[in-house]
Amino acid sequence: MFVVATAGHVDHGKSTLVRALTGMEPDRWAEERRRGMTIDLGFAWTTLPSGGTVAFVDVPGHERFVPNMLAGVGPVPAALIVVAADEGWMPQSAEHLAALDALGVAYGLLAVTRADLADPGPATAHARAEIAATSLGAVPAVAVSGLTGAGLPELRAALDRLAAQLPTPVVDRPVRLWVDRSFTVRGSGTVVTGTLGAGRLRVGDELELAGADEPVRVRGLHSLGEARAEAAAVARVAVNLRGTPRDRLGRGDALLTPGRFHHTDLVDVRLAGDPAADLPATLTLHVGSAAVPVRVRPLGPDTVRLRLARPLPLLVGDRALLRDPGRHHVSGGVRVLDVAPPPLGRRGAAAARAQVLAELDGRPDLAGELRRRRLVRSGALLRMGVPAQNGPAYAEPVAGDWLADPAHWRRLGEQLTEEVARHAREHPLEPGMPVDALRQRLALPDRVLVEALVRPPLRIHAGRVGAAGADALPEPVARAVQRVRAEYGDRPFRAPEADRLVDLGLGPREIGAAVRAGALLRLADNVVLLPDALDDAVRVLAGLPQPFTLSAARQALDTTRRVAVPLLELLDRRGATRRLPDDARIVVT
Ligand SMILES: Nc1nc2c(ncn2[C@@H]2O[C@H](COP(=O)(O)OP(=O)(O)O)[C@@H](O)[C@H]2O)c(=O)[nH]1
Ligand SMILES: [Mg+2]
Repeated sequence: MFVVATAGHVDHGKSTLVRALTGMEPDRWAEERRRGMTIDLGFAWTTLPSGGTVAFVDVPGHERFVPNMLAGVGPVPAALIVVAADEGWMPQSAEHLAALDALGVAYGLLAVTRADLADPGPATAHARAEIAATSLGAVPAVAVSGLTGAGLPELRAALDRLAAQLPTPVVDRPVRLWVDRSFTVRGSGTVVTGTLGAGRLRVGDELELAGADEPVRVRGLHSLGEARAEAAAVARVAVNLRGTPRDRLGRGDALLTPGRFHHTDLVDVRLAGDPAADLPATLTLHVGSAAVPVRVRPLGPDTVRLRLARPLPLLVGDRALLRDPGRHHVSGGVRVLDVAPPPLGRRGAAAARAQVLAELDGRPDLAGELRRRRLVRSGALLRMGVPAQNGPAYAEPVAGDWLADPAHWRRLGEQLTEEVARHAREHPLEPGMPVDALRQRLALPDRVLVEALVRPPLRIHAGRVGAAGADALPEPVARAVQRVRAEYGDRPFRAPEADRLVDLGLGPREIGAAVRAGALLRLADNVVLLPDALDDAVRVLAGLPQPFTLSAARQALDTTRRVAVPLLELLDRRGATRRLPDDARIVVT
């Protein structure tokens, strides 16, 4: 299937032509038929000589309904421009063409209608010249009469040729279905329709709806009036949603593949059309089927920042259109450069931003995004429209799903080393710098990034980053621990007496440092052993007849009650021994 939107001035015969081609009535409303004028979008379809199907989105031509027209053409990549032979080029011919040009529509056909009323030659020549100057370029033209049917076979053949030129739709892409209608079907609930430009929809799919907390589920799918289990782009689709009230969504909303779009109310864009300096401060942004008021802040000669009145699921590279509804003036197309731009707080930030934007063209640029953002989650980039695997460009996460600019990551590594060294100088008794303090110093958003930056000889131990092993201890403490080892190595369960600790220079702070570094084991105040004592004790105790008493343990370990009592309690807490009701113990195996 391919989808074509009509375009052209009111009363030039668009709806008549669609009716003549399809046998279907595009003017759906009684009011439209009574007034003989299209107000809202109409939908009709037919089979072409090749056997392919063309679906039409018929748009209103009246100047009052240009927003409806834009909602129809926004998601559609091809246009059937209609000009009446007897009236020629008119204001909305021009406004519609400007809109197609702004949106970058590249495929189209010209139908010069009412050819039974006047020579189509002059209108054809004028229209072709106007169209040739736009994104559509030179288009084929067919003279037709909706009344007599003259020219319709030629027009059908031309539509077939147009269909053959269209790019192959991308079906393995996330879905962003811009809703152009929503209504209720008795017994089924809410139904929305739209033009599926890319991706694939299936019954049972879960989709995201902006502003809704819960995903919505596809209960049924129709395309061209028939129920389907699946619809692939390009297609006109009607989606029946389970459990979604009708008032929850309407034209301008989008149904999305979950987790693949970034909803944003702030975008930096490049203008094609009026210069930034000439734009009014408020305009309407049209994208997909949405129309949202925006405040415009010029940045560079052709770049502006737009503040949207409500967030939209926009991607880098999206095309949209700015229009001044008061003046009936299409200011021009915009290309989205950044959907998550930095705030412009500081003086000079706007000028600096303009320079950055001057380098961007709306094509996803992985390396550039990393350079500018320095650190970003790959999921967040993907939702902006920049995949971590972008053609040959590929970024390996530095930790979790965090991506980093390589130069920035190197600098962070150096900074971490410096911070740890400074901390060691300022806090000689601490066995390293707490991970969270480092995270704050380096202004990192996630602990895993600190952890990933730690390289030998630094290591993480007990939530701190420091030099590995006893190097983490200040010189005097390390020496004191050495002496404890030399003196007590062969009597591992004898703890130095309090005055001996003082002689060794091991006060409470020094002991604390040694314990945190894993160089000493503290059983109680002023009762310390070498750290391997625990395992050794379990081995000795396991050799005793079970259960054993405190006194038996004390003798087997060749120690005093001062050590044996807290040692056994520690072993109890660790689950290595268990204390029985009669105060005897067993080794837990
Ligand atoms: N004689 C003649 N009248 C036409 C032709 N096409 C449309 N009309 C008439 O022009 C008027 C407007 O047509 P319509 O299709 O509603 O125009 P739209 O506003 O562009 O959709 C209607 O009265 C049609 O009957 C045509 O090819 N020949
Ligand atoms: Mg019409």
